[in-house]
Amino acid sequence: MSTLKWSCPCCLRFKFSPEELEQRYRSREIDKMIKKDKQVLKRQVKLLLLGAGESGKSTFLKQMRIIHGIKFEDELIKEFQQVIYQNVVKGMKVLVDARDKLNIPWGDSQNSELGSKLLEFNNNTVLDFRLFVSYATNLSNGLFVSYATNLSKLWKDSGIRRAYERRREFQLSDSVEYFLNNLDRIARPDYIPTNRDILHCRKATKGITEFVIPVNNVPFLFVDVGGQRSQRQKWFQCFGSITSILFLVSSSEFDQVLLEDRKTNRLEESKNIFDTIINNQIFNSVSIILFLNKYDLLVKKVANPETDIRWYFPQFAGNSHSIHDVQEFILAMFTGVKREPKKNLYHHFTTAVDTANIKNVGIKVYTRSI
Ligand SMILES: Nc1nc2c(ncn2[C@@H]2O[C@H](COP(=O)(O)OP(=O)(O)OP(=O)(O)O)[C@@H](O)[C@H]2O)c(=O)[nH]1
Ligand SMILES: [Mg+2]
Repeated sequence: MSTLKWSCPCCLRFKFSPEELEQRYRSREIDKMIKKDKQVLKRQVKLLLLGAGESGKSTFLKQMRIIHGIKFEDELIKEFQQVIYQNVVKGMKVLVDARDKLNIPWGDSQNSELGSKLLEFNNNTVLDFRLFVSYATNLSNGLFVSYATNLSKLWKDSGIRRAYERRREFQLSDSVEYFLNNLDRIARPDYIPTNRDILHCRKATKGITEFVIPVNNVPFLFVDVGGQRSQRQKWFQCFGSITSILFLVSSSEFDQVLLEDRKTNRLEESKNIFDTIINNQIFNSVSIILFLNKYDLLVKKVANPETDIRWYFPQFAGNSHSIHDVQEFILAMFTGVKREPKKNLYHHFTTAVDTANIKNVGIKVYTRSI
């Protein structure tokens, strides 16, 4: 191809037929395209999101979309809407069931029938707006009640609130409270999920999701994986040509056990996964950034007099209601597993549902990854 560069176009016209010229022109264009693609591939930054289930990986990726103005497609918003209805109905079912198992009396005994009706809901049913707001169940007093009204009444019951306060004893998604507090808006006929609702919407990731976000003309490829135990064997498929690993930990889960086995402490599980990643030789040249996420929930939990980190981590020596002391302890727990002293490890306490917070952190991630 290089000869073409130096040939005068008029001479070429005598040397080659129009077809040959056309072919040469095309192949030169293809060469150019390949070169450009190679440059892009070379410049592409691959960020792998790792961490246990519910640590906030997918939420972080949603934030990246929001911050970079990549709108959620209408179809996707509709899907989120159904998941939100499911989140809130399933969440209340868990609370009703827990109230019963923990022997907490109903605040209003009339709510007992509403609770039983809700437990009849089949978790596999796809909940659309019609079903969530308009579908009415027949009560024994002859009245009809929709899911939305039922949930609203139950959420006001002191027995359900007491069960909610004891949520560390069972498995309840962190976003249930947010949606129950926003029930009036969610149950409106013209309801469309806002970005904030989408950030709180919970659906466990199965498999691997890739999403490219251009930042200052550099393509950042975010790879999101499922963090639950059954999903982790798929992580190895994503380990090639990584620039950075963003490792997310739910820092507020020091008093909770895993959904998968209902006995392992969630923070211990996270630490063990982090150990296998940070000390893995194949990541020697990969920068690792630790996100101690759910900082908003950690602050609330540390302030709560009904729980104490020392009950779960007796080695904790500070003031258990000082956010500063608890942060130091959790951070030391993770940095302490790193065996190679020279290996850089960056960390941030984050709140993945807070756009302003992640915007700030995102800039630091980009600069460390280019
Ligand atoms: N309050 C609060 N909620 C958060 C935060 N980060 C994530 N969440 C919520 O926690 C839940 C779990 O977050 P996901 O992003 O689905 O977690 P994940 O790591 O992708 O989980 P898997 O896909 O199962 O591995 C969602 O309901 C989020 O809205 C946070 O910083 N604060
Ligand atoms: Mg996920």
